[in-house]
Amino acid sequence: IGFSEEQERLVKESWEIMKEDIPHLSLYFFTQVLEIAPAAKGLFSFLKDEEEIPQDNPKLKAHAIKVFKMTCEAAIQLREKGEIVVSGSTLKWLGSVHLQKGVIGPHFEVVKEALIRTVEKGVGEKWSEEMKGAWSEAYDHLAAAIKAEMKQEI
Ligand code: HEM
Ligand code: ISQ
Repeated sequence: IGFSEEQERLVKESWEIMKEDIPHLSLYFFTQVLEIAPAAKGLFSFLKDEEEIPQDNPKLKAHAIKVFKMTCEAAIQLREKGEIVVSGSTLKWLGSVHLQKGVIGPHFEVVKEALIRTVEKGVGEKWSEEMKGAWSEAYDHLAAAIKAEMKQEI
């Protein structure tokens, strides 16, 4: 069973809603990551020397947007092709960035949970179990592709 059109629609629909509130939701995303795993703070160059999460940091915003956009792209590809086909060079780059920053397997579960919580917050009353399932599946495929790249580099 692959990724359905309905699942792709749910991911796209929620991202369209969330886009309207990027400053707020990107902060929320990081807050959730650090709430689940406080030690992850040291991994991010723009957080490690901060007492609190900076409220208006362009890098922080841009990073959060990238994660959401890439998960969205992953959903589209899963539906169209049944697999993740981020270009080889992008995956290699993502693999080496994360390896170099000291990201390890269990971190991916942390970011997944934070991402799901952020979508839930972002879409409000449109939230559903189906929407959760669609984002989870898209994220899992993307995370697996990045982790596979990280393993190859060791
Ligand atoms: C950097 C995406 C999972 C921590 C990045 C960048 C992207 C990205 C695109 C590069 C940003 C840039 O330099 O322009 C993703 C995606 C993920 C994922 C799509 C999952 C599907 C994780 C996980 C962690 C993590 C699980 C661990 C907490 C980091 C860190 C950086 C980074 C520390 C470097 C930030 C800095 O500039 O200091 N990620 N990431 N990422 N990611 Fe991820
Ligand atoms: C992982 N990689 C890059 C940026 C991120 C932002 C928030 C949470 C996780 C992330």
